[in-house]
Amino acid sequence: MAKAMREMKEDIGLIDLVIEVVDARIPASSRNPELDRLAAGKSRLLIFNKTDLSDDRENERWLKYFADQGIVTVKMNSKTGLGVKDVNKAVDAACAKKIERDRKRGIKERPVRAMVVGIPNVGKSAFINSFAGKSVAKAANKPGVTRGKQWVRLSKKLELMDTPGVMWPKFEGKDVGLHLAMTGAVNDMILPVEEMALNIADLMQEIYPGRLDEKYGCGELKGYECLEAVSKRLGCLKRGGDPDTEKGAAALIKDFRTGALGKITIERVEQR
Ligand SMILES: Nc1nc2c(ncn2[C@@H]2O[C@H](COP(=O)(O)OP(=O)(O)O)[C@@H](O)[C@H]2O)c(=O)[nH]1
Ligand SMILES: [Mg+2]
Repeated sequence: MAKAMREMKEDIGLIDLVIEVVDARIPASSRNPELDRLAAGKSRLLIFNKTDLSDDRENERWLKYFADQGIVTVKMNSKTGLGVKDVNKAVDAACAKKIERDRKRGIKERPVRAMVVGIPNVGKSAFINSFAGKSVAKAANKPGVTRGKQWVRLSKKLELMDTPGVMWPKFEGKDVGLHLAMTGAVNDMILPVEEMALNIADLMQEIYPGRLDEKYGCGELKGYECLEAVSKRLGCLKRGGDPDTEKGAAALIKDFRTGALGKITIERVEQR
């Protein structure tokens, strides 16, 4: 990761426009504030990705929060490409500004060079695929799959570095690691499966009361009792009939991550 960071520092020197991808479910933990320093003086665009999984109401609140800071933010679902028109508009606007600035300073017109950056698993590769409209990057559900470096010419005005810049998340603050693990951004093994599920169950009961009950009939139970009820409801039982909470935990985690428990935003504007 130190190597990835060093490479990105080098690459960013060549770049006019930095397109930062974040996970809309965890807009705080999926950003690395280090980027502000690395990308100082560059045009910036924030892609609010995985909005198919995040809470619409919270999306709007975050977008306002970023807009208030002068950060242009666009909602995106990189799996389906929904949002790519808005991305194009925002990129065109950023390019026009840059070209105008160059023209005023008497610099000969050249394409704007853009690079996509973000922490592992936020959907950088999937985003590049949607945005560039062809498979220039390989999407995979594993951190760090992408290698190599090339420019993709997207228009007369825009060139995109085909490989994204990888930033490591900043593990500061009490819940950053937990939230990254909950969404699957970092390795599952950070926490044992059952412990992870307990964290998810308690969080859901707190921030989306009623959702777990709707899906699993577990009422307002929390902690291990909740996990037992979920496991029973899902038919995850051991020989002898006791709930198999490890199986139940895996199922709960999967439902949480895939949207089966509804759209979820873990991190809220008011906690900023
Ligand atoms: N639901 C959903 N999944 C996404 C979205 N964007 C990416 N993914 C998934 O997230 C995982 C990581 O994506 P990838 O592009 O490889 O992330 P990268 O490590 O940042 O390049 C893959 O399983 C993608 O299919 C999105 O907008 N919505
Ligand atoms: Mg990738």
